[in-house]
Amino acid sequence: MLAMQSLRGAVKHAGSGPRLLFAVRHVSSSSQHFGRARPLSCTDTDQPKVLITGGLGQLGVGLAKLLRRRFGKNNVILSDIRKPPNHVYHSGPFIFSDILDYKNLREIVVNNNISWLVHYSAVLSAVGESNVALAKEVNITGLHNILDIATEHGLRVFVPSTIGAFGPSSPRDPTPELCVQRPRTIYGVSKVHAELMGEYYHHRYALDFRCLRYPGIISADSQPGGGTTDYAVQIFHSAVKTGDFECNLRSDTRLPMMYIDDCLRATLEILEAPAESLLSRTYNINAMSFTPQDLTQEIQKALPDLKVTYNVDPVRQAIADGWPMALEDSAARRDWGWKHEYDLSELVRTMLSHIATSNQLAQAS
Ligand code: VAH
Repeated sequence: MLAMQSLRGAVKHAGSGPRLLFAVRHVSSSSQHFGRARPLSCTDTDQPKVLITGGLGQLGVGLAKLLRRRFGKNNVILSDIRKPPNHVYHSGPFIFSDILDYKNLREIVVNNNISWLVHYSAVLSAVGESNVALAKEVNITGLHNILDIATEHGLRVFVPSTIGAFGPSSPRDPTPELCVQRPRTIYGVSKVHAELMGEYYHHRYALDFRCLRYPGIISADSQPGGGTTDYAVQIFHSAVKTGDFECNLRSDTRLPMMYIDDCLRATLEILEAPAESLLSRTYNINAMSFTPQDLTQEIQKALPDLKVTYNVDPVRQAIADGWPMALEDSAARRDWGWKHEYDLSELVRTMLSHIATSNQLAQAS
């Protein structure tokens, strides 16, 4: 605690029908242990060659780091339509990819012998409501291109869905795997579409489609991209920097959340899960649920003078009020052994130490 306050003292003052006849090729599923470095015996060619789209969003860089540890640095290509920051550019292969340009996607898949595709490009909930046309283009047309290219080349494809794929008519606490899905955001509608289209291509063309419904993801080194759960990341930076935070959701808004390391590990685990273990192709994954008030109280255990005020954003509040409070995820735990590791207190401890360290490093540089 002393360190944290002295740090704040220091600081205060210093993303028709299918095109061609498909030759479906199945990617071999290895039953290696998760997270451990890849066996020395494995040469690069044994490993999947992974393309991540929307690589510069909240999750891409972290996932690339995890997959490179697993499959080798050059077997994981990060891509986006923007130039990466230098540290990302020098961390491994990075290329331009525009998911709205089918020919560009095809060239990347062919030229790099891609076998797995992680599709992280998406316009999130709050931004989507302010730009529906862009959300339709990126989240729906883009998704169609990804499913077609993956089917054309027999790729294993991971597409994240979200708690946002449920709506006010879905049971909220907890929200089961299979239930009514009538979301009220273009983001949610596009993600239900992604789930259904992915599963249709799986049943019709044997596409190796895999999907997880992510809760709100909390990360220290990467910023969220215009969603409804963003407050739960921003509060940590404000808590360390200024001690004052203005929350744009009501204090009692309960939402499912997860620390980024659990999210990325779940993504690797379902990507590596033997096909026969997947009784479904879309899974809920859950870790914790909390309200802004719960989170504030937990942070105040380390930073007692954190002051949180509320200035509710009606758009985000309406979205959150139609979302699950918790996800029921027994199927993921049963089928491929999913298990979260971070609860609320572990999350807060980890986030505060991460941010404190990166601030100290920033100060030292
Ligand atoms: C959003 N962070 O708020 C995203 C996410 C689970 C929520 O989909 O839109």
